[in-house]
Amino acid sequence: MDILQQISDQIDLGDDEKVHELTTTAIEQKIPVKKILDEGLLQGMNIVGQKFKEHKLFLPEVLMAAKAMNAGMELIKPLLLSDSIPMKAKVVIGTVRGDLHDIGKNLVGVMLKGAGFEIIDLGNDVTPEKFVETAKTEGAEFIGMSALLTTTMPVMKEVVDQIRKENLEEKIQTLIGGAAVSRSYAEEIGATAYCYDGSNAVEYLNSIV
Ligand code: B12
Repeated sequence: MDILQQISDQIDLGDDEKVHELTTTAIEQKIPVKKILDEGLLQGMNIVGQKFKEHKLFLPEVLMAAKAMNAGMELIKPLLLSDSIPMKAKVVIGTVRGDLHDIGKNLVGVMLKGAGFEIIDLGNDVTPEKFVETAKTEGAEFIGMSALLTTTMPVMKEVVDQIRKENLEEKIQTLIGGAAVSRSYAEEIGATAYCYDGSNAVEYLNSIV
């Protein structure tokens, strides 16, 4: 069986050791890292997401799948990064308050870093105050927010409102992403932009920096 298919299957089964082993082999076989990511790791996570939605998988299994995904991510992270590029701009990134989903946010952070942006990663469950304060003290040009839950996406609006209240719109732009949000939601809350994935975020930031 195709090794990328095997990676995807082992994510679905939540076997972090197997995913580590197979990802190592895929890297040794010189399969392009973007292909390992898209057709192996992300493909597996998409299947898990679909099964979770259909109640064919439950939370403990999703947690195991997330752990397996991270086992693969840790191996490809250094390959997505390149430290020879000068830093283009600073981006404060995090998952909003009440939301613990951080796989997508981590991936976007890695891809932006690989494309030459300086990333300040605040982790998950980040309050609006923390986003804005950090961007101010670090002199960051962008705040990137992730939300995977419909219940946590309104926190993004709090950040946008806070920036407006402090008249920082000229200095700090807001970028939103995550399965719960969309371009129309970005427009609705007045965020600067919505990006559907890491590559799209890189493309967008490169186009304006
Ligand atoms: C893994 C997972 C979990 C794991 C998270 C582990 C972790 N460390 O992240 C665990 C088991 C902890 C979990 C818990 C819960 N989860 Co959950 N989870 C998922 C699942 C299956 C996959 C998410 C994922 O990692 N995808 C892979 C990554 C790579 O994709 P991504 O996050 O979408 O990110 C990409 C883009 O969105 C974008 N992006 C993401 N962030 C950002 C940020 C910026 C700035 C930009 C530009 C782009 C960007 O780029 C990324 C790369 O392509 C999704 C299903 C789904 N379809 O999303 C459900 C899902 C998000 N979970 C869901 C739910 C309901 C929950 C729980 C409430 C369940 C419960 N009853 O307790 C809890 C909430 C916990 C909390 N407070 O956060 C629902 C949300 C429904 C909703 N509409 O609100 C989903 C959609 C499942 C479903 N269909 O029902 N979950």
